[in-house]
Amino acid sequence: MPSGTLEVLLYGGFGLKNTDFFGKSDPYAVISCRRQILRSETARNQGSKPVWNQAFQFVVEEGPVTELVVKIYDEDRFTSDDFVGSIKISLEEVLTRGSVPATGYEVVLPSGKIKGVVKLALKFTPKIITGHSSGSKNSSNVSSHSFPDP
Ligand SMILES: [Ca+2]
Ligand SMILES: [Ca+2]
Repeated sequence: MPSGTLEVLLYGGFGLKNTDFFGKSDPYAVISCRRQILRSETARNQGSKPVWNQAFQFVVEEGPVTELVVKIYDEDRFTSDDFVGSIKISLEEVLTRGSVPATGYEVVLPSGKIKGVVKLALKFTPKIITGHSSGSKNSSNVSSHSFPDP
């Protein structure tokens, strides 16, 4: 995997598990790429159809091709947050094509069952290497300015 910037556009989800007993759950996403972890806003009271519309940027260093892990939780005030499900996306496609359009990814519960879909798009921008090693002789055009002493 080359170094660069991976952009994740998180749109929203539908059909997600409602893990609140009263009313609707409050889903948020925790997106991780290698050791970088980013969290979305909480879609308060949006239950199984949260809308986030948020963009995230991961700085990726050179190394083996990895995957993007998206975990969905329900924010709870008095108890620990409930786990709503997770998604794993291989970054192979975005690396070869540069971008992957908005796609619905199936959300997997701990039991292995699929419950709902989360829509996101991916974009990868490789890092531009500013090489000093190429010995082009453009530096001769640089004009030198002389400033008078105060
Ligand atoms: Ca809950
Ligand atoms: Ca909740």
